Amino acid sequence: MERKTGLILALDVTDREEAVTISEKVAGYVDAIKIGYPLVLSTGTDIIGELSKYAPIIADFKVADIPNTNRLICEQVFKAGADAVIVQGFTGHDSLEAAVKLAMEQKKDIYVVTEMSHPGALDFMQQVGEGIAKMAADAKASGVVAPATRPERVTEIRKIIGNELSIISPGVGAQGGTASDVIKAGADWVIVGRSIYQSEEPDVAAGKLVTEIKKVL
Ligand code: OMP
Repeated sequence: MERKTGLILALDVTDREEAVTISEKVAGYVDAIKIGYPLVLSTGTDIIGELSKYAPIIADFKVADIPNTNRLICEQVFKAGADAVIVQGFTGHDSLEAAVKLAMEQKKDIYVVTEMSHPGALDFMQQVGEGIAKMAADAKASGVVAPATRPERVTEIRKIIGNELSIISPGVGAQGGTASDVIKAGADWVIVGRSIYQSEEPDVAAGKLVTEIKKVL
């Protein structure tokens, strides 16, 4: 993924028309649109191809299965037109490697969740986040998903993965994180959902975030 704005829209709406309208409006401000279960379950997988007219699509299915099933899922998602898939890392190296191998063959990207952005991630995930980051680097994934709600953890994860992998970071706005703080901490992109798609003027909200990101890039 090429970084022009540093912003990824998380489009968690469930109405097809709304999804298309917002994508049209914000296309000039985002480097990718992330869609997942809410939109795909309500509209069908062909929404992936439809929205890919506006920006590269990151399919957030947080894939977490055995290697063969991970491969089968990613195959379908890439076939539907996605440029990248988000997978969970806690399933271990072989599950991740199956997804990365397929993505490499198809010149697509895999992003691996290290530790999540919500408070409950402290129950179990944080303890294994650094190990997952190391595994993502060893597997040559394209990048990791790390929490904008904890910029200090993004800095730690950056130290582990080096500069070969990208960090895409959700948790800005509705979850309390700040775009400039997490970019300064080492993220390459921020992922923003509600603060954009629930705004009266999604394009204005996205534009403001891009201005904030560009100041610290
Ligand atoms: P907002 O909180 O509305 O900005 O949306 C954040 C988006 O990022 C949602 O689509 C979440 O599912 C996703 N996300 C997180 O919020 N936290 C994580 O740790 C990981 C993800 C993700 O994998 O994208």
